[in-house]
Amino acid sequence: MPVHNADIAARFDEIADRLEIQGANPFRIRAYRNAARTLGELPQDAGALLAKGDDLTRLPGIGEDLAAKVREIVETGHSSLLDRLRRELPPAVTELLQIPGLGPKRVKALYHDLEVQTVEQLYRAARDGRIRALPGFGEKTERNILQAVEAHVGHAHRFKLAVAARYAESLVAFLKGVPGVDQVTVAGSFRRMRETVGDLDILVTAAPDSPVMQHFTAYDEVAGILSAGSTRASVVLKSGLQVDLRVVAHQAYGAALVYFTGSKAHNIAIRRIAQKRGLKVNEYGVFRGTARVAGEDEASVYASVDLPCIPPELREDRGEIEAARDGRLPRLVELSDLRGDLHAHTKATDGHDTLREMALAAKAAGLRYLAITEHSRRLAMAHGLDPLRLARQCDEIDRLNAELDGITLLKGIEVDILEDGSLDLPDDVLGRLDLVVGAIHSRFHLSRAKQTERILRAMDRPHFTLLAHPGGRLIEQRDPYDVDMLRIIRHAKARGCFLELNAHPDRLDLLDVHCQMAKEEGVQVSVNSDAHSRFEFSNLRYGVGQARRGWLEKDDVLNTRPLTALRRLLRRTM
Ligand code: DGT
Ligand code: CA
Ligand code: CA
Repeated sequence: MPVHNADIAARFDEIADRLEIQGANPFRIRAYRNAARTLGELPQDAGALLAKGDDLTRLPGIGEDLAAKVREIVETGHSSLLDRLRRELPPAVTELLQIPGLGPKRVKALYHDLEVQTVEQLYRAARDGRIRALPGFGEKTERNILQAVEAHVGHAHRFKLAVAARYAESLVAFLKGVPGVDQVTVAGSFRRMRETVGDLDILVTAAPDSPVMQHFTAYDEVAGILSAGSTRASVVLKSGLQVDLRVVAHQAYGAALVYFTGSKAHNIAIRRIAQKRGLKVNEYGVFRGTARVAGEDEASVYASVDLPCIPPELREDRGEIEAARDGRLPRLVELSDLRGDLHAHTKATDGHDTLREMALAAKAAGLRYLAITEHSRRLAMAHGLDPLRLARQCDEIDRLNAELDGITLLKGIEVDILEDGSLDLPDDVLGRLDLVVGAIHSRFHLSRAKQTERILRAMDRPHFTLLAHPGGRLIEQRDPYDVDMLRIIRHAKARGCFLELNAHPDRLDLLDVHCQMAKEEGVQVSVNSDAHSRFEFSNLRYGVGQARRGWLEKDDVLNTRPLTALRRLLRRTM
């Protein structure tokens, strides 16, 4: 492998960085920086010059010592000096120097006193308030570091909706307890039920003398205060989640709610309509000239531009404004519309609770039926069922159903779709079940053509009823597999199959845009918990949130059907 000048220059720069952190002689440091620049600007590779027998000391800023170091790197690919320096301080430390405001002296102190070696550790130290205690740092520096790190990382980490909800709920409860506080609403992407949120945007109305700001910034979970004024503040919680709080006037509450719920694209579209009518819409209200014409509640804001109130989940500027204008807004499905759940596991495979516990928990969650869909044998890691164990579970379900009241267990399986589109259990075994949920758990990286074909062939199997987590993504962990979703949806239509919207907070899969596609093609979607424990039926609300973002109405959702109607739909005629 030839060594390029840029590689040599990068090594010299790193040597300079490390010497600096160590507090070496400034002339020595500068020598390496200058040499790095000289090499970086050299039109010919140093290796080629050396091969020709050229003398590198003729180059500006390169003496005997540096020329020897260049030769070493060209010949061995290494610098023994750099190797030694790297042993003295961990490799990632130099990245810290790229954070604005952090020079070598501070990096050195952070490393020695707080064992900060990476940008992430720096972020945590700042967030936890450990940096302010270091000599020469202080609270203001710590805050600047936090902001600089956030800017450096660029896309600050996003939180899964369900995780953000935990922080949001306790914070809302806390704020509601503050004297003088009236309304508290979490707006932003959280209210739109996006699958992940960047930060929380909380709106509050309160009496003028309410100490809501002081209480907010003193909240137990606050790790750092980014800004704090009389009507707005931003903090970072210990979890790293940023929270923006606004105190707004009662008369502006609706306008603020529209504004801070967003999305930005939706807001811009609304403002454009208002402008055409000579109105101005902002977070303080709707104005004609200086006269306020609306803003107390959201409906008044939309009414001022002749629109019905648009549900937050639709506010993405994806056609909702046109639909509102034409009276075509969907009546979105609600959590209370769900009658059952078609995907759950028990202790028999990788779940945590018994059949009975799962049945009772589903009933307590307001459901009337629950399909037990264990993994099939191929998924050995999850103790997948073979035909014999499946038959035993079916007997047990029969016994329980005879005994239980108000909830019916359905017999199902989450059968593996093998690479060629065949299923992990024979047709005669599957034919005895109430439903067959098919899922991909292997070979995620097949080509688009092959992956799509695999799913289509699985749907061709006579007893296949429901495609589990159709995209296969894990939020912020694994990309969806490459498939032609429109073909899959159309094939499901042709075969009388259905698609799942898996409500697990790590999945939320079917995507919202594909829900919309399924609806347009006339394929019903089942919002399922994929519960592995009796506590996970509460995740259904995130699934319903996503279904709403996908414009689904009650009739578009398979498991809003009463059991008898559901059974008819599950019996395939094709
Ligand atoms: P996030 O936090 O990244 O998950 O997404 P959002 O939608 O919560 O965005 P965020 O927190 O930056 O701002 C909250 C809302 O405030 C956003 O949905 C719309 C509104 N907003 C923010 N910046 C602007 C802007 O420049 N123009 C308009 N019209 N609205 C904005
Ligand atoms: Ca936000
Ligand atoms: Ca925000």
